[in-house]
Amino acid sequence: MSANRDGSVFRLDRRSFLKLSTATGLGLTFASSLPVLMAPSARAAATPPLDAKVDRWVYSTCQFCATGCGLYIGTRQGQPVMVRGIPDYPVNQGLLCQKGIFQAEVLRAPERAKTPLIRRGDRLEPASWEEALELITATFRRILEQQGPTGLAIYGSGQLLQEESYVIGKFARGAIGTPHLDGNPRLCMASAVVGYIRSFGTDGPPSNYEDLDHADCIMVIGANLNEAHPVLGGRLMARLARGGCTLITVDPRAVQLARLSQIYLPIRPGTDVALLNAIQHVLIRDGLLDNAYINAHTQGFEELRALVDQYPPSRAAEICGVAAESIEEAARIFGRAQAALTLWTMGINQTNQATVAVNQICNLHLLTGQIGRPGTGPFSITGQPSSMDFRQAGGGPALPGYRSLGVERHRREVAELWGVPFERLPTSTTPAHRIFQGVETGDIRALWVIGTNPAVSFPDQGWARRVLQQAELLVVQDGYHPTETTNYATVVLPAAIWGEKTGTFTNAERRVNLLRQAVAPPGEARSDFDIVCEVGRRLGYGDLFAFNSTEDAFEEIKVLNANRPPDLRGITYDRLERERGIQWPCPAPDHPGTPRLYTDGRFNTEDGRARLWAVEYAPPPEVPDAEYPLWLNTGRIQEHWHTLTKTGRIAELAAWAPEAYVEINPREAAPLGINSGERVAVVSRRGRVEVMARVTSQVAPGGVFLSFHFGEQTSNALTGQFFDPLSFEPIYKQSAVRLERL
Ligand SMILES: Nc1nc2c(c(=O)[nH]1)N[C@H]1C(S)=C(S)[C@@H](COP(=O)(O)OP(=O)(O)OC[C@H]3O[C@@H](n4cnc5c(=O)[nH]c(N)nc54)[C@H](O)[C@@H]3O)O[C@H]1N2
Ligand SMILES: Nc1nc2c(c(=O)[nH]1)N[C@H]1C(S)=C(S)[C@@H](COP(=O)(O)OP(=O)(O)OC[C@H]3O[C@@H](n4cnc5c(=O)[nH]c(N)nc54)[C@H](O)[C@@H]3O)O[C@H]1N2
Ligand code: SF4
Ligand SMILES: [Mo]
Repeated sequence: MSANRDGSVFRLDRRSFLKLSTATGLGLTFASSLPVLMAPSARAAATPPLDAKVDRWVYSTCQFCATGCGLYIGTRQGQPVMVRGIPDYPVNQGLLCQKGIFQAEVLRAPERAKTPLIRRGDRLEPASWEEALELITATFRRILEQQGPTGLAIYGSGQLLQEESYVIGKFARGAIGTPHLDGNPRLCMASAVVGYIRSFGTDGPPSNYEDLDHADCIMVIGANLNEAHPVLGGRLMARLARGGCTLITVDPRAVQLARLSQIYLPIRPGTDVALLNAIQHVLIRDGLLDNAYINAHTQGFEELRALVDQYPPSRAAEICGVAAESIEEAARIFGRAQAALTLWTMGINQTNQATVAVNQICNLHLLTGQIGRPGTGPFSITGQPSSMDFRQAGGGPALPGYRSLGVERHRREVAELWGVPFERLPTSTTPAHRIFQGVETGDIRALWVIGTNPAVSFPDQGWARRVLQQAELLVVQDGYHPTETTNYATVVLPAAIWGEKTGTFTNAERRVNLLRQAVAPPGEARSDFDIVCEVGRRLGYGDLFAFNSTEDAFEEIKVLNANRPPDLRGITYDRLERERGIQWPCPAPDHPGTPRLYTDGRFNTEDGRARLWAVEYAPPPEVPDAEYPLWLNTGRIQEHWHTLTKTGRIAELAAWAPEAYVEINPREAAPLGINSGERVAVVSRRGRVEVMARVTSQVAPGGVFLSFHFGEQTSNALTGQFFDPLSFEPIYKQSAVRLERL
């Protein structure tokens, strides 16, 4: 059952499929192969009963991945005690994965930040909110007077409420007018965003989870769904168990889904564009096209045809290291499908040709007319619970409603709606690593970090940490202290987190849902919403932040987003709870929400046509050589969330996955005499980490896999400053390392 590196097609006959399904506890139920826990009473009652343990259940949404499971937070005497999945929530039907089920524990961890801190010498000392906010606003004012808005930068997050992303964008652009606003979705979804814009005219995933049930061909490319989106992975496995659906998996690492695939393509790292070109070659050569769709709804076919003509499967087989017949077969299955769906995540977005690979995925669906119908579409699965909100509400590179700073009409519309001078809005936006470079050179003097931990998650950790120490003012706003990043702060602001504030999250399928406050924040912690509005008011922009609640801000987002793709006008907080989330666009109170985009074949471009892009394959900037002979692949394990500030505090998860390990193929481990359980050093041109070895054929020969979760053993000590040239997303998935036995 191991991956076939010689490239032969890996097939499961029905019997071994059923055996595997049963062995993994799948059966015919909607459940993941890894422990997905369900509330004992979940299917019985809509709201779980009150008992001695719980005296109140509060409607909310999971704080972890963008699957966006609906849940209730159970409290007793105002304290969080447990969570339960919402049985009639369409996304998860009562199910939660193990991060989901234990998440109440993150709220009462002793390391919660409870009071503002100000640096005095090399110590961070408790301070009052008044002192902390006065220090911040006085420094901001001084920099604004001396240098103007370009001296200030904000680095935000896809884990804040939609309303918080909105006020951060309004503060940065509408109040102070700085171009330097970005957030961690740059490390994550930027390539999908830019890819969608290039192919379809605007951002926005067209499909939804129900499409998994309707598709008869599903391609998963660069996504480890069972570990990163377990409830969604479970839904996919349930679909496969029902039969009549072919799974194609493309991943250099034999992730669990690979083993359930009819076709598994263990391609060489970073060769997706060559593979996708060859698949298109076969589709065109064999006439597996929807010519009517191509003629009516796309442009660029002739250029594409000329280019992919140069990529017969034999050429891609050489580049990708898989058999030409497997590529042929994958293309034919895709081309003959009634309904084909493609899912992708970071295995595409974090590569050197990420954006153009997204365009190639979109091409596949345009060429075959596999979009806008049930079971179809190029479906980017978002990572963080509210990176969609960051995108649609203007918390990052885009203005609210998927407007662009580079388009004068868009700036005018937003300036008018905000009632601010048009000239104040910056005309461009600075990607995260350029913000860090600006701090390094001193051009950016104050950096405000909100809801992200770049001292672990940024590439080239040594460099990122040096930069953090160089800011004249580093404000870090986090739910916990210490974190690797708060340690460098000039001022730490204690933030309320999930469960302690009310607002909305939008999941990967455009479903907006409500999170109600269940408990009070600890100590003096305040919500990001309150803090940002307060700083805005203190700097003299009271008119822009005259909100009494996040719901007021949500009403304002509805005005900004009206008649734009993420139209939210029909949505209210009450409707969200009553109807169990609503998918945008939802333009009117009686509108049920929109399960799929582009159903009429009209795209958001000027002429309404989607664009087919022709792209040559190009190798990653750093490839293995004699000194660093192995590919480093990085990513996630199921038990942990990012930099461990939350899941590291959940006793059960910390016990299941207590420390970092590097996965090594037996062929690489043997000559070095490395056995599972021993400590090894992984070394790159940037740094070195010492971790436990886990010898496994899950990774292919020639490469290793190391998560980025564990702060001092993070793979980001090894990754470099390499970026996709269109999205400026880091190339986390390909760099070169060597192993040393200790
Ligand atoms: N447990 C857990 N779940 C999470 C998170 C977490 O921290 N922990 N984080 C959330 C977030 S923010 C995100 S963005 C998602 C990420 O979700 P995923 O993208 O699914 O997770 P990753 O582990 O980063 O990488 C996915 C896969 O990409 C593959 N890959 C590497 N290189 C290539 C390549 O060249 N080509 C192809 N085709 N594939 C390649 C890797 O082998 C890996 O299996 O997960 C979300 N869910
Ligand atoms: N090598 C490698 N590196 C990667 C990746 C990879 O695959 N490989 N993936 C990248 C991706 S896709 C992502 S998304 C990033 C994630 O990287 P980070 O954003 O750095 O990861 P988190 O640990 O989620 O950091 C969130 C921080 O916000 C805090 N926080 C949580 N909730 C709140 C809140 O409501 N308010 C405030 N103010 N703070 C809060 C948490 O305590 C935590 O410190 O990592 C990227 N880095
Ligand atoms: S699948 Fe994602 S959203 Fe659902 S419970 Fe698990 S972490 Fe939360
Ligand atoms: Mo992410």
